[in-house]
Amino acid sequence: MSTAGKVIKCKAAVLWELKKPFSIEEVEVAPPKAHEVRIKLVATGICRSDDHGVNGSLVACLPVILGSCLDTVEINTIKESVLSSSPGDKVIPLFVPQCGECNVCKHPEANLCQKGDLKESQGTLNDGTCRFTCRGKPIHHFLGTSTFTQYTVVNEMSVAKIHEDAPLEKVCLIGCGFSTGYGSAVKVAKVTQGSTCAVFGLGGVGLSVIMGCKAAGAARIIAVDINKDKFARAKQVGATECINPQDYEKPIEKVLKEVSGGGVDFSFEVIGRLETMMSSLLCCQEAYGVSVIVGVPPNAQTISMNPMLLLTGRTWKGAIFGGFKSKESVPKLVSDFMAKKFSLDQLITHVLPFEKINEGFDLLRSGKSVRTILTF
Ligand code: CND
Ligand code: ZN
Repeated sequence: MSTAGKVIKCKAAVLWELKKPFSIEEVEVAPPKAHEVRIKLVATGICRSDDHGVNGSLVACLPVILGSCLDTVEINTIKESVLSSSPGDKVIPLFVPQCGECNVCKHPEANLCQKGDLKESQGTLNDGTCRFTCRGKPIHHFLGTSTFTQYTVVNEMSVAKIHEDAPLEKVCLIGCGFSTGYGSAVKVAKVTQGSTCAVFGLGGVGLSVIMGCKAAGAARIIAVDINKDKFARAKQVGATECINPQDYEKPIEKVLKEVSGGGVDFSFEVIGRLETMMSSLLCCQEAYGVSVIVGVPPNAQTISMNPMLLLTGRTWKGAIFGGFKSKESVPKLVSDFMAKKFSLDQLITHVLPFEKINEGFDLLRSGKSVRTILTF
């Protein structure tokens, strides 16, 4: 039976208050407006950025349905618009859209499309309204995606059609964690053959940075984490050595400078802490090192730094979504996955039914999981 033009009632994980558990509720999902699609979720991952959503540091529009990153879906209904996707297509929602028309989209290197909802989040779709209702109240969107729900509505520029045979419960990671990490190495830092890299933080994103460094031909990949349980997996994906800063008296940047003979070529902060951002900058070679910020700090915080650190020749940069232009890159990354150019298995530690979303967040916060996939 067609659902075109009709409201769909389904289950969603609603966050009514910051720092509280999600509540599984029946919500109403309005039909898509022009240039939007309504999609049926199959699998979605849980990312640290969603936890920033729970804490209110990434978005504070309540109530809200979170779910920014790691999602895969199937198109259910298309209304009133000519889209490149049709019912039955497999798609991945994009928390950074690609409108193709703004200055950023037209720039050959940049990817932070101006139509996105990341910088000053409104918690709505692009027309300023919401498609979700629960208990008579409008429910906000999150980064234009909102995937912790059986059905969601996204803008046409926030969704990419992918290979029809792609295994959704794996390639959902290409919607955020994998691409963010991998692209930070190959596209943002442009890691070179034979180089030495340091990666701070070995969650799903950090492990993906390691995979990118390895693919780019790095000779040494030094993995840094205070949780030694993360080391075995880091080695499996390509780390050549693992260091726990807590095993040393001296600051970690000094340790890294020593073991690398004066500083690493490329360093990555994939935790989201100001102290480790500074350590990551300091550990790279002063005349030619490149340091990339990938982690999102939990609040609007600032760093003060000595300009000499950059005057000597270091490069300090950062990127969202690994610098990939989302709509054109996600289908290619999925095809690369299908061609076995990389594996996602090491990133997935848990699979839970969607209703157990709170358990999934507990696993992330306790450091027990890398990525938990929620299935619908
Ligand atoms: P996750 O929490 O799984 O991993 C972080 C890792 O850092 C854990 O293994 C911790 O043990 C480790 N850690 C914590 N404190 C320290 C410390 N002081 N020193 C060394 N290691 C430490 O996070 P994730 O992999 O899901 O995400 C990592 C960051 O990336 C996080 O800030 C998230 O918000 C951000 C991110 C950015 C983007 C982007 O587009 N730039 C997209 N997704 C996520
Ligand atoms: Zn754009």
